Amino acid sequence: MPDLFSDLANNRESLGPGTWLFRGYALDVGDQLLEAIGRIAEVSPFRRMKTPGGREMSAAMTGCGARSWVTDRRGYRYSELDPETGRHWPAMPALFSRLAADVADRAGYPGFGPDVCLVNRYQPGARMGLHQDRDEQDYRWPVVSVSLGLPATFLWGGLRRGGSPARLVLEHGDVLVWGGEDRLRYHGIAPVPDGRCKVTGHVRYNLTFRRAL
Ligand code: MD6
Ligand code: FE
Repeated sequence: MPDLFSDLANNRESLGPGTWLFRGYALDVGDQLLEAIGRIAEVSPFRRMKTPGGREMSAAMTGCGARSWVTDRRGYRYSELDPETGRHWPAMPALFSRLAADVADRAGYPGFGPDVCLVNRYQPGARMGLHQDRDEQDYRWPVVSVSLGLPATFLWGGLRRGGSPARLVLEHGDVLVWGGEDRLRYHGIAPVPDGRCKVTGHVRYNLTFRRAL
């Protein structure tokens, strides 16, 4: 376990100086979030993107908002257009931006107005290697991450590559907010074990909200 302490009054657990885990925070809107993901994917379908090195990522992605994160042979970046459709990404649902702003506020980041929601879909065996989120312009804004569906082990490293990361299981409805001193910590997702979730079946989704510009 990481340096976890519970702030019971605020229903949150600390994972570092700038990071809070809100267990079950999105539970009561889980179904609405999943329906919205379905509508987003009708416009901008899930696809497995290629890293600059040419490897296909195991998690499938889509996104919504004014821009979303893409990767291809040219590198990582934010794009206003979905390269798959040539059109704008679907608009960010009001429920998404409200949820992200509310929880960011509770974590001590008032005024968060995300312009990106990256949607990741993990089937059993899919993973996300250790990485930093560093394609955004202003690291004063936090990242808000919402987990839905199958549980997965979150890998929580330090500010530098190397060392063995802490591990914690993120479950359906859990929300993680990180920023400040922790904004550039390495993190990833261990291969998602197979399981059966009542609402998503054999799938984990993750929403990450950022302010890219
Ligand atoms: C995931 N999450 O949970 C991958 N990045 O599927 C991330 O890469 C991530 O959860 C920045 C902040 C929170 C995250
Ligand atoms: Fe990330």
